[in-house]
Amino acid sequence: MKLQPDARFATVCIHAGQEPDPGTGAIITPIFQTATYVQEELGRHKGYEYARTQNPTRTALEANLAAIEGGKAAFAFASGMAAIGAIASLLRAGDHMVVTDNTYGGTFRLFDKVLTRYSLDFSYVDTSREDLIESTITPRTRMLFIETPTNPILRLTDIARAAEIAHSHGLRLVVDNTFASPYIQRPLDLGADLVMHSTTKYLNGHSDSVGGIVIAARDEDIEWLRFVQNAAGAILGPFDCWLVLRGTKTLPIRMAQHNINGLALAQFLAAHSKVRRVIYPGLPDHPQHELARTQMRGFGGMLSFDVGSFEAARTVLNRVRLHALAESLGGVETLISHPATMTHSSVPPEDRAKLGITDSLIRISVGIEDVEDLKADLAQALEAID
Ligand code: P1T
Repeated sequence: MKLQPDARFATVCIHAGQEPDPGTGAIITPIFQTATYVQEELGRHKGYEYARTQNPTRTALEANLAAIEGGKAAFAFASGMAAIGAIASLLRAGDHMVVTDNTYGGTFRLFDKVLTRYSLDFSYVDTSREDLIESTITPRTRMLFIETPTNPILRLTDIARAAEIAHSHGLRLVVDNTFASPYIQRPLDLGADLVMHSTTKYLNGHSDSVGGIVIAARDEDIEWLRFVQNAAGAILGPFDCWLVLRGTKTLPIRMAQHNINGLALAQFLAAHSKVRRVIYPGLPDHPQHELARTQMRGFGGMLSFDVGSFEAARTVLNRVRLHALAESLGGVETLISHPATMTHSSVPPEDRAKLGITDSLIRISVGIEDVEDLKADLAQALEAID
Protein backbone atom coordinates (compact mmCIF):
# COMPACT_ATOMS: atom_id res chain seq x y z
CA MET A 1 0.00 0.00 0.00
CA LYS A 2 3.01 2.30 -0.29
CA LEU A 3 2.07 5.38 -2.28
CA GLN A 4 4.65 6.04 -5.00
CA PRO A 5 6.05 9.60 -5.17
CA ASP A 6 4.71 10.01 -8.72
CA ALA A 7 1.16 8.86 -7.81
CA ARG A 8 -1.50 10.83 -9.65
CA PHE A 9 -4.21 13.01 -8.09
CA ALA A 10 -7.05 10.47 -7.78
CA THR A 11 -4.67 7.88 -6.30
CA VAL A 12 -3.33 10.43 -3.81
CA CYS A 13 -6.91 11.31 -2.74
CA ILE A 14 -7.67 7.68 -1.89
CA HIS A 15 -4.37 6.54 -0.42
CA ALA A 16 -2.31 9.44 1.00
CA GLY A 17 -2.06 9.26 4.78
CA GLN A 18 -3.99 5.98 4.82
CA GLU A 19 -2.44 2.82 6.20
CA PRO A 20 -4.36 -0.27 7.30
CA ASP A 21 -4.84 -0.20 11.08
CA PRO A 22 -1.78 -1.98 12.50
CA GLY A 23 -3.83 -3.73 15.21
CA THR A 24 -6.58 -5.21 13.04
CA GLY A 25 -5.82 -4.63 9.36
CA ALA A 26 -8.94 -2.46 9.04
CA ILE A 27 -8.54 -0.79 5.65
CA ILE A 28 -10.29 2.36 6.81
CA THR A 29 -8.63 4.50 9.49
CA PRO A 30 -10.76 4.00 12.63
CA ILE A 31 -12.49 6.82 14.50
CA PHE A 32 -10.23 7.12 17.54
CA GLN A 33 -12.94 8.43 19.84
CA THR A 34 -10.75 8.87 22.88
CA ALA A 35 -9.73 11.79 25.09
CA THR A 36 -6.39 10.38 26.22
CA TYR A 37 -3.85 7.56 25.77
CA VAL A 38 -2.42 5.27 28.44
CA GLN A 39 1.35 5.56 28.90
CA GLU A 40 3.44 2.41 29.38
CA GLU A 41 5.53 4.06 32.05
CA LEU A 42 6.33 7.61 33.00
CA GLY A 43 7.54 9.37 29.86
CA ARG A 44 7.09 6.29 27.61
CA HIS A 45 4.18 6.30 25.16
CA LYS A 46 3.33 5.60 21.52
CA GLY A 47 3.52 9.23 20.38
CA TYR A 48 0.01 10.06 21.60
CA GLU A 49 -0.52 11.71 24.97
CA TYR A 50 -3.72 13.76 24.94
CA ALA A 51 -6.32 14.03 22.19
CA ARG A 52 -6.29 17.83 21.80
CA THR A 53 -2.62 17.52 20.90
CA GLN A 54 -2.73 14.39 18.70
CA ASN A 55 -5.37 12.00 17.41
CA PRO A 56 -4.63 9.26 14.85
CA THR A 57 -7.81 9.93 12.83
CA ARG A 58 -6.81 13.58 12.61
CA THR A 59 -3.22 12.68 11.74
CA ALA A 60 -4.51 10.56 8.85
CA LEU A 61 -6.74 13.36 7.55
CA GLU A 62 -3.97 15.95 7.86
CA ALA A 63 -1.50 13.75 5.94
CA ASN A 64 -4.15 13.10 3.30
CA LEU A 65 -4.95 16.79 2.75
CA ALA A 66 -1.29 17.89 2.86
CA ALA A 67 -0.63 15.50 -0.04
CA ILE A 68 -3.79 16.49 -1.94
CA GLU A 69 -2.81 20.19 -1.85
CA GLY A 70 0.90 19.48 -2.40
CA GLY A 71 1.95 20.95 0.96
CA LYS A 72 4.40 19.80 3.65
CA ALA A 73 1.87 19.61 6.50
CA ALA A 74 -1.78 20.27 7.26
CA PHE A 75 -3.72 21.18 10.39
CA ALA A 76 -7.41 20.42 10.90
CA PHE A 77 -9.64 22.85 12.79
CA ALA A 78 -13.20 22.89 14.09
CA SER A 79 -14.45 25.07 11.21
CA GLY A 80 -13.23 27.07 8.24
CA MET A 81 -13.41 30.16 10.43
CA ALA A 82 -11.22 28.52 13.10
CA ALA A 83 -8.70 27.71 10.35
CA ILE A 84 -8.64 31.36 9.24
CA GLY A 85 -8.26 32.43 12.88
CA ALA A 86 -5.21 30.16 13.22
CA ILE A 87 -3.67 31.69 10.08
CA ALA A 88 -4.29 35.20 11.40
CA SER A 89 -2.44 34.23 14.60
CA LEU A 90 0.77 34.27 12.52
CA LEU A 91 0.43 38.08 12.69
CA ARG A 92 1.37 40.36 15.58
CA ALA A 93 -0.24 43.56 16.86
CA GLY A 94 0.40 46.39 14.41
CA ASP A 95 0.60 44.14 11.35
CA HIS A 96 -1.50 44.80 8.26
CA MET A 97 -3.21 42.35 5.90
CA VAL A 98 -4.43 42.94 2.34
CA VAL A 99 -7.63 40.96 1.74
CA THR A 100 -9.79 40.25 -1.31
CA ASP A 101 -12.76 42.62 -0.95
CA ASN A 102 -15.40 40.03 -1.85
CA THR A 103 -14.61 37.33 0.71
CA TYR A 104 -17.10 35.11 2.47
CA GLY A 105 -19.08 37.36 4.85
CA GLY A 106 -17.85 35.43 7.91
CA THR A 107 -14.21 36.05 6.96
CA PHE A 108 -14.87 39.78 6.74
CA ARG A 109 -16.72 39.63 10.08
CA LEU A 110 -13.82 37.85 11.85
CA PHE A 111 -11.30 40.39 10.55
CA ASP A 112 -13.47 43.49 10.95
CA LYS A 113 -15.25 42.78 14.25
CA VAL A 114 -12.83 40.55 16.16
CA LEU A 115 -9.23 40.86 15.00
CA THR A 116 -9.21 44.68 14.70
CA ARG A 117 -9.65 44.62 18.52
CA TYR A 118 -6.14 43.14 18.70
CA SER A 119 -4.51 45.98 16.73
CA LEU A 120 -4.44 44.17 13.40
CA ASP A 121 -5.33 46.22 10.32
CA PHE A 122 -7.08 45.04 7.17
CA SER A 123 -7.50 46.60 3.73
CA TYR A 124 -10.09 45.11 1.38
CA VAL A 125 -9.33 45.45 -2.33
CA ASP A 126 -10.22 43.91 -5.65
CA THR A 127 -7.25 41.53 -5.82
CA SER A 128 -8.04 40.70 -9.45
CA ARG A 129 -6.26 44.04 -10.04
CA GLU A 130 -2.52 43.80 -9.52
CA ASP A 131 -2.15 47.58 -9.34
CA LEU A 132 -4.57 47.69 -6.39
CA ILE A 133 -2.69 44.96 -4.53
CA GLU A 134 0.58 46.86 -5.05
CA SER A 135 -0.80 50.24 -4.02
CA THR A 136 -2.42 48.84 -0.85
CA ILE A 137 0.74 47.26 0.53
CA THR A 138 2.35 49.32 3.31
CA PRO A 139 5.58 48.81 5.28
CA ARG A 140 3.42 47.10 7.94
CA THR A 141 1.79 44.61 5.54
CA ARG A 142 2.68 40.99 6.35
CA MET A 143 0.05 38.95 4.55
CA LEU A 144 -1.98 38.88 1.33
CA PHE A 145 -5.18 36.86 1.81
CA ILE A 146 -7.07 36.01 -1.36
CA GLU A 147 -10.22 34.12 -2.19
CA THR A 148 -10.47 32.88 -5.80
CA PRO A 149 -13.08 32.44 -7.16
CA THR A 150 -14.78 34.77 -4.68
CA ASN A 151 -17.97 34.14 -2.77
CA PRO A 152 -20.46 34.91 -4.35
CA ILE A 153 -19.31 37.16 -7.26
CA LEU A 154 -16.88 34.53 -8.58
CA ARG A 155 -14.13 36.98 -9.37
CA LEU A 156 -10.69 35.44 -9.93
CA THR A 157 -7.25 36.48 -8.74
CA ASP A 158 -4.18 35.34 -10.68
CA ILE A 159 -2.55 33.23 -7.97
CA ALA A 160 0.93 33.05 -9.56
CA ARG A 161 1.04 36.85 -10.00
CA ALA A 162 -0.28 37.41 -6.48
CA ALA A 163 2.52 35.16 -5.17
CA GLU A 164 5.14 37.16 -7.08
CA ILE A 165 3.82 40.46 -5.75
CA ALA A 166 3.53 39.12 -2.20
CA HIS A 167 7.04 37.71 -2.20
CA SER A 168 8.61 40.80 -3.73
CA HIS A 169 7.32 42.67 -0.64
CA GLY A 170 8.22 39.91 1.85
CA LEU A 171 4.56 38.94 2.49
CA ARG A 172 2.95 35.51 2.83
CA LEU A 173 0.30 34.64 0.28
CA VAL A 174 -2.71 32.83 1.75
CA VAL A 175 -5.37 31.36 -0.56
CA ASP A 176 -8.86 30.38 0.55
CA ASN A 177 -9.36 27.51 -1.91
CA THR A 178 -12.81 26.52 -0.64
CA PHE A 179 -14.78 27.47 -3.78
CA ALA A 180 -12.47 25.68 -6.21
CA SER A 181 -11.21 22.62 -4.29
CA PRO A 182 -7.73 21.17 -4.92
CA TYR A 183 -9.09 19.18 -7.88
CA ILE A 184 -9.62 22.47 -9.71
CA GLN A 185 -6.61 24.44 -8.50
CA ARG A 186 -3.56 23.84 -6.28
CA PRO A 187 -2.35 27.25 -5.09
CA LEU A 188 0.86 25.98 -3.45
CA ASP A 189 2.04 24.83 -6.90
CA LEU A 190 1.51 28.41 -8.08
CA GLY A 191 3.60 29.93 -5.29
CA ALA A 192 1.16 30.40 -2.38
CA ASP A 193 2.55 29.88 1.13
CA LEU A 194 -0.63 28.77 2.88
CA VAL A 195 -3.91 27.31 1.65
CA MET A 196 -7.07 26.97 3.69
CA HIS A 197 -10.44 25.36 3.17
CA SER A 198 -13.72 25.14 4.86
CA THR A 199 -13.78 21.31 4.74
CA THR A 200 -17.51 21.70 5.31
CA LYS A 201 -17.74 22.19 1.54
CA TYR A 202 -16.22 20.18 -1.35
CA LEU A 203 -13.60 18.28 0.66
CA ASN A 204 -16.21 16.60 2.83
CA GLY A 205 -18.76 16.91 0.07
CA HIS A 206 -21.78 15.44 1.83
CA SER A 207 -23.05 18.35 3.96
CA ASP A 208 -22.71 16.38 7.18
CA SER A 209 -19.69 17.95 8.90
CA VAL A 210 -18.30 21.41 9.73
CA GLY A 211 -14.52 21.78 9.66
CA GLY A 212 -11.47 23.62 8.37
CA ILE A 213 -7.96 22.84 7.21
CA VAL A 214 -4.75 24.83 6.75
CA ILE A 215 -2.09 23.42 4.45
CA ALA A 216 1.37 24.93 4.79
CA ALA A 217 4.59 24.89 2.78
CA ARG A 218 7.08 26.73 5.02
CA ASP A 219 8.74 25.17 8.09
CA GLU A 220 8.33 28.27 10.28
CA ASP A 221 4.56 28.40 9.58
CA ILE A 222 4.23 24.67 10.21
CA GLU A 223 5.92 25.01 13.58
CA TRP A 224 3.61 27.85 14.65
CA LEU A 225 0.42 26.22 13.34
CA ARG A 226 1.20 22.97 15.16
CA PHE A 227 1.80 24.97 18.32
CA VAL A 228 -1.33 27.12 18.02
CA GLN A 229 -3.59 24.20 17.07
CA ASN A 230 -2.77 22.67 20.44
CA ALA A 231 -2.39 25.90 22.41
CA ALA A 232 -5.68 27.48 21.25
CA GLY A 233 -7.34 24.08 20.87
CA ALA A 234 -9.88 24.63 18.07
CA ILE A 235 -9.29 21.09 16.76
CA LEU A 236 -11.47 18.99 14.48
CA GLY A 237 -12.98 16.02 16.34
CA PRO A 238 -12.23 12.43 15.27
CA PHE A 239 -15.65 11.65 13.80
CA ASP A 240 -15.52 14.78 11.62
CA CYS A 241 -11.96 13.89 10.56
CA TRP A 242 -13.24 10.48 9.52
CA LEU A 243 -16.12 11.98 7.55
CA VAL A 244 -13.80 14.33 5.63
CA LEU A 245 -11.42 11.42 4.92
CA ARG A 246 -14.33 9.51 3.46
CA GLY A 247 -15.18 12.58 1.38
CA THR A 248 -11.73 13.14 -0.12
CA LYS A 249 -11.70 9.61 -1.57
CA THR A 250 -14.40 10.64 -4.07
CA LEU A 251 -13.27 14.26 -4.55
CA PRO A 252 -12.08 13.77 -8.16
CA ILE A 253 -15.23 12.11 -9.45
CA ARG A 254 -17.49 14.48 -7.57
CA MET A 255 -15.62 17.55 -8.84
CA ALA A 256 -15.64 16.29 -12.43
CA GLN A 257 -19.44 16.06 -12.22
CA HIS A 258 -19.76 19.45 -10.42
CA ASN A 259 -17.79 20.92 -13.36
CA ILE A 260 -20.14 19.35 -15.92
CA ASN A 261 -23.34 20.28 -14.09
CA GLY A 262 -22.10 23.79 -13.23
CA LEU A 263 -21.39 24.63 -16.86
CA ALA A 264 -24.65 23.09 -18.09
CA LEU A 265 -26.77 25.00 -15.57
CA ALA A 266 -24.89 28.26 -16.23
CA GLN A 267 -25.56 27.91 -19.97
CA PHE A 268 -29.21 27.10 -19.33
CA LEU A 269 -29.66 30.20 -17.15
CA ALA A 270 -27.73 32.44 -19.57
CA ALA A 271 -30.23 31.52 -22.30
CA HIS A 272 -33.32 32.09 -20.12
CA SER A 273 -35.41 35.19 -20.80
CA LYS A 274 -36.12 35.89 -17.09
CA VAL A 275 -32.41 35.94 -16.17
CA ARG A 276 -30.55 39.26 -16.54
CA ARG A 277 -27.00 38.04 -15.97
CA VAL A 278 -25.18 34.84 -15.05
CA ILE A 279 -21.79 34.92 -13.33
CA TYR A 280 -19.81 31.73 -13.96
CA PRO A 281 -16.09 31.53 -14.81
CA GLY A 282 -16.85 29.01 -17.57
CA LEU A 283 -18.99 31.41 -19.62
CA PRO A 284 -17.10 33.34 -22.32
CA ASP A 285 -18.56 36.65 -21.05
CA HIS A 286 -17.00 36.20 -17.59
CA PRO A 287 -14.43 39.02 -17.28
CA GLN A 288 -11.69 36.52 -16.38
CA HIS A 289 -12.73 33.59 -18.51
CA GLU A 290 -9.25 33.34 -20.04
CA LEU A 291 -7.56 33.22 -16.63
CA ALA A 292 -10.11 30.62 -15.51
CA ARG A 293 -9.18 28.44 -18.48
CA THR A 294 -5.52 28.38 -17.49
CA GLN A 295 -5.67 28.60 -13.69
CA MET A 296 -8.56 26.18 -13.08
CA ARG A 297 -9.24 22.62 -14.16
CA GLY A 298 -12.88 23.04 -15.05
CA PHE A 299 -14.94 25.95 -13.77
CA GLY A 300 -16.52 24.48 -10.66
CA GLY A 301 -20.00 24.08 -9.30
CA MET A 302 -20.68 27.60 -8.04
CA LEU A 303 -22.65 30.17 -10.02
CA SER A 304 -24.60 33.36 -9.31
CA PHE A 305 -27.33 35.00 -11.36
CA ASP A 306 -29.42 38.13 -11.32
CA VAL A 307 -33.16 38.14 -11.83
CA GLY A 308 -33.65 41.92 -11.81
CA SER A 309 -35.43 42.54 -8.49
CA PHE A 310 -35.70 41.32 -4.93
CA GLU A 311 -39.30 40.26 -5.60
CA ALA A 312 -38.21 38.10 -8.54
CA ALA A 313 -35.41 36.57 -6.46
CA ARG A 314 -37.86 35.80 -3.65
CA THR A 315 -40.21 34.15 -6.13
CA VAL A 316 -37.48 31.86 -7.46
CA LEU A 317 -36.12 31.00 -3.99
CA ASN A 318 -39.59 30.15 -2.67
CA ARG A 319 -40.73 28.23 -5.77
CA VAL A 320 -37.84 25.81 -6.25
CA ARG A 321 -38.55 22.26 -5.09
CA LEU A 322 -35.40 20.24 -5.84
CA HIS A 323 -33.01 23.11 -5.06
CA ALA A 324 -32.76 23.41 -1.27
CA LEU A 325 -32.87 26.96 0.10
CA ALA A 326 -29.86 26.86 2.41
CA GLU A 327 -26.48 28.39 3.26
CA SER A 328 -23.33 26.36 2.58
CA LEU A 329 -22.08 24.76 -0.63
CA GLY A 330 -20.00 21.96 -2.05
CA GLY A 331 -22.28 19.05 -1.20
CA VAL A 332 -23.63 16.46 -3.62
CA GLU A 333 -27.08 18.06 -3.37
CA THR A 334 -27.88 21.40 -4.98
CA LEU A 335 -28.30 24.39 -2.66
CA ILE A 336 -29.71 27.78 -3.57
CA SER A 337 -29.24 30.94 -1.52
CA HIS A 338 -29.68 34.69 -1.33
CA PRO A 339 -26.24 36.14 -0.48
CA ALA A 340 -27.46 39.63 0.51
CA THR A 341 -29.62 38.32 3.38
CA MET A 342 -27.86 35.03 4.08
CA THR A 343 -24.09 34.43 3.68
CA HIS A 344 -23.15 38.10 3.26
CA SER A 345 -25.60 39.84 5.61
CA SER A 346 -22.63 40.83 7.83
CA VAL A 347 -21.19 42.93 4.98
CA PRO A 348 -22.52 46.55 5.23
CA PRO A 349 -25.15 47.32 2.53
CA GLU A 350 -22.99 50.03 0.88
CA ASP A 351 -20.08 47.55 0.55
CA ARG A 352 -22.44 44.89 -0.81
CA ALA A 353 -23.64 47.38 -3.43
CA LYS A 354 -20.06 48.17 -4.44
CA LEU A 355 -19.23 44.46 -4.78
CA GLY A 356 -22.35 43.71 -6.82
CA ILE A 357 -24.06 41.61 -4.13
CA THR A 358 -27.45 43.01 -5.04
CA ASP A 359 -30.81 42.03 -3.55
CA SER A 360 -31.68 40.42 -6.88
CA LEU A 361 -28.64 38.09 -6.87
CA ILE A 362 -29.14 34.36 -6.34
CA ARG A 363 -26.29 31.87 -5.71
CA ILE A 364 -26.39 28.18 -6.57
CA SER A 365 -24.07 25.45 -5.38
CA VAL A 366 -24.72 23.02 -8.23
CA GLY A 367 -24.81 19.44 -6.97
CA ILE A 368 -24.33 16.21 -8.86
CA GLU A 369 -27.97 15.26 -9.45
CA ASP A 370 -29.09 14.72 -13.05
CA VAL A 371 -28.78 18.23 -14.43
CA GLU A 372 -31.99 17.89 -16.47
CA ASP A 373 -33.93 17.71 -13.20
CA LEU A 374 -32.16 20.85 -11.97
CA LYS A 375 -33.01 22.71 -15.18
CA ALA A 376 -36.66 21.64 -14.98
CA ASP A 377 -36.87 22.83 -11.38
CA LEU A 378 -35.38 26.25 -12.19
CA ALA A 379 -37.56 26.56 -15.29
CA GLN A 380 -40.78 26.15 -13.30
CA ALA A 381 -39.55 28.59 -10.62
CA LEU A 382 -38.43 31.24 -13.15
CA GLU A 383 -41.76 30.92 -14.97
CA ALA A 384 -43.49 32.30 -11.87
CA ILE A 385 -41.70 35.67 -12.15
CA ASP A 386 -44.15 38.33 -13.45
O1 P1T B 1 -18.46 27.66 7.68
P1 P1T B 1 -17.01 27.39 7.93
O2 P1T B 1 -16.64 25.96 7.82
O3 P1T B 1 -16.51 28.04 9.20
O4 P1T B 1 -16.20 28.08 6.71
C1 P1T B 1 -16.15 29.46 6.50
C2 P1T B 1 -15.88 29.78 5.06
C3 P1T B 1 -14.62 30.14 4.67
N1 P1T B 1 -14.31 30.45 3.38
C4 P1T B 1 -15.27 30.39 2.42
C5 P1T B 1 -14.91 30.73 1.01
C6 P1T B 1 -16.57 30.01 2.74
O5 P1T B 1 -17.47 29.95 1.75
C7 P1T B 1 -16.90 29.70 4.09
C8 P1T B 1 -18.29 29.33 4.49
N2 P1T B 1 -19.28 29.67 3.55
C9 P1T B 1 -20.61 29.44 3.68
C10 P1T B 1 -21.18 28.91 4.78
C11 P1T B 1 -21.44 29.85 2.52
O6 P1T B 1 -22.60 29.44 2.41
O7 P1T B 1 -20.91 30.60 1.69
